[in-house]
Amino acid sequence: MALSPNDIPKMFGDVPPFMAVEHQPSLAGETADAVVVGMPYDGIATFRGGATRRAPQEIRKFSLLFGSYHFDWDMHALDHVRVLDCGDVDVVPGDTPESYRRLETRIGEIQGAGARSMMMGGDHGVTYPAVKAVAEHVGGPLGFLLFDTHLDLCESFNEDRLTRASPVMRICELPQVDPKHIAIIGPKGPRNLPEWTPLYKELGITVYSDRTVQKRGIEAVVEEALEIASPQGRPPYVSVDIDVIDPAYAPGTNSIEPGGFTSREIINGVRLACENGFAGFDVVEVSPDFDSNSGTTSTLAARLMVEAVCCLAARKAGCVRSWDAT
Ligand SMILES: [Mn+2]
Repeated sequence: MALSPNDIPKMFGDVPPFMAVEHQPSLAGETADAVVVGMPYDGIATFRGGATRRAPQEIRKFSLLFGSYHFDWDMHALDHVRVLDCGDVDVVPGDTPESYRRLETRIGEIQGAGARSMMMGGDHGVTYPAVKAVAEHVGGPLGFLLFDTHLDLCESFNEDRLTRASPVMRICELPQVDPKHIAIIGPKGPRNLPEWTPLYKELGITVYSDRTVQKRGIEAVVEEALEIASPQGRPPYVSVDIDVIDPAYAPGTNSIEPGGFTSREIINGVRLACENGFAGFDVVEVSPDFDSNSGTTSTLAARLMVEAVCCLAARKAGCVRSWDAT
């Protein structure tokens, strides 16, 4: 008997779990250190399109390259932390507010399990509802540490206030997030809007340009940014827009921008950004349709997720920065 379309596995819901950890769609009664969630949603693409909605399934696929033992850390990461994959948010294509509402509900469930959310976008718009849900759970001041080529400070785009060009502006409006505890690492180039430069200064956001990273090195910059984004010593929400990395290393994204970080720099950057833990973590803007045939960008995104897991594990295992000794 043929399956009806309602019975076949969902393209954006039923996929191999990240790193083959336990797939646990229902988080009721569960406790975990981190829960991976896919947010296969993209709204308007302001340049060349490209389906970031396919990113979660591709990142999961390439995450299967990676095992629990990590040479750099000399640690079996999954021996120290319980990580679940709750699958993808059941998004409503074309309905941004409803899709974001569903994501917020999911992040709330993850927080209810005592876990940190580790989200695979989706375009960068999805970071706003994720940070909002985390901030509401945390209650107190929350910092935000972002790796991005762009400042993403649009008030709106075509009257839409929830686009991929606006997440930082929306996050600045959250009552729990003081822009003075927002640090953005990596902005560069001629695709940032002129009004964003005076605006970030007026808001009190700290920006470390790509040039600053070149001069000072990624490690010194992230260490300083982490202090800014850690009010009262609380770990920040950490977001990685994959377009901060040079397209030579990460071609699979919409707004490619020549120049930028190497894979090694962003790996070290994420390790340092997450070394005190994190309130939430995401990797966004991966667009598998523009990736190389080898899955370079999706693999790097998966690797950054693994590094964030290792940061949580290393704190429990007592080997923070063991990667610096190998
Ligand atoms: Mn960007």
